[in-house]
Amino acid sequence: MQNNQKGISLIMVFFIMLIMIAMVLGVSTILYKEILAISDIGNSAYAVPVAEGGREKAMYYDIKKVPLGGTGSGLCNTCNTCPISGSDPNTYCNNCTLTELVLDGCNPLTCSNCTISFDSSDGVSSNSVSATIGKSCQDPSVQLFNLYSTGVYRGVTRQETEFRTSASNAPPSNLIAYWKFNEDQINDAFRTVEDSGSSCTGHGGSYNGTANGQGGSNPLPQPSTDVPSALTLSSRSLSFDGTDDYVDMGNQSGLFISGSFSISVWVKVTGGQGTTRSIFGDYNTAGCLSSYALRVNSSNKFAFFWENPCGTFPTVTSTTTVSLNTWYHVVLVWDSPSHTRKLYVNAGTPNTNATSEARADNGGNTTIGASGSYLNGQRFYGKIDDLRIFDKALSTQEVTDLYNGVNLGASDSCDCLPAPGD
Ligand SMILES: [Ca+2]
Ligand SMILES: [Ca+2]
Ligand SMILES: [Ca+2]
Repeated sequence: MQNNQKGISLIMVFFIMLIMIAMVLGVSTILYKEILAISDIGNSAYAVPVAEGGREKAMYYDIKKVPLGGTGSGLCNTCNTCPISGSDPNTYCNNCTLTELVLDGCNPLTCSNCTISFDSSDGVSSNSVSATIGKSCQDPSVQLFNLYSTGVYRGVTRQETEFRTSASNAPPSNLIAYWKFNEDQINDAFRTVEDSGSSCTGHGGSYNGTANGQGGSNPLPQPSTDVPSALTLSSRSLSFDGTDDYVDMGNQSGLFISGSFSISVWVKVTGGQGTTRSIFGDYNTAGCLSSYALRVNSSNKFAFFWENPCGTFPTVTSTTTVSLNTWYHVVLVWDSPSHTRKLYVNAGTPNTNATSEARADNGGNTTIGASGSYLNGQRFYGKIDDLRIFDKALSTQEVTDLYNGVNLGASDSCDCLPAPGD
């Protein structure tokens, strides 16, 4: 064999050996990855029950109602009832915190608008749980329960989730319109008084109003930072000059509610004693069986009426005499089945009046600070805040809740929960 032929043979042997080494290395790499994958599968198989353990622990404390037999989720009391340490991670809650969502508070006894988190570890595996209980952004009357439990075993992470909703048995909010009067400016260029409805964003109601009344001491109804102390979410009220100020929603068929309804409003009268001053109404002097008006009458009492029959104005009048410069919470409830009107002032014993259902939307505009299309005078003199219309008869408890500043039927701007996946 010639030398150059030997050289070629050696090079071929060298390449063959390289290929063989590469194959061995490749197989080894594949094998190594397989071993890692099998290891991950094993770790994952451990991480799943670790996460599940956190979920089970949270659910265990959720059903431990506090007080015993209570209706709130026991989860909000976890930090009081779950030990902070132990040998079994499934039996204790380390770093337990209860955090309130913005604005509404977080009472462990009622357990809403809360986030609860805790964790535990045995050195090899650990889990951490975060659960939030709050109202739905889509429908504030619906409570959502969103729970995430993350389990970690040797660096492999798995998550268990638990989502619940009260939607199946939650009543509708029944809030038809809600004027918050939190506008920071009302002028010729910006005259909209917004209806928030029950939306989380604070916008999106169907019955925005337009501020009117360029004469008098106010160029138009003006925002005021004077608000009822119970309304911690209210930044402003709307001030009316008693001369020509009012807010006009137009003639809206959706604001004429047949059957039961309720009107809740805060008012502070600052003048016009001995004269009739309208708070809210949908009234038309033309024709009969006109709709309604809520006013402070010339005797300085709160009064509510609708015309029925023609030329007759059955009225429910408050015992309370209205003092100047004092905030009052006024609720009118029309309970259609019992033909009863109730007028609450500051959630006290209501004055009542019985009348028949017969009434009609007689083409009057719905207005704040005036009586519908009956606009010649009777303008409100003072401040109005937080006006809500419900298409049901509020219970005494709901009236009390509103008086205490509970945000009944509505939501705040940012303390609601998106549904999972949203
Ligand atoms: Ca004016
Ligand atoms: Ca307000
Ligand atoms: Ca009308």
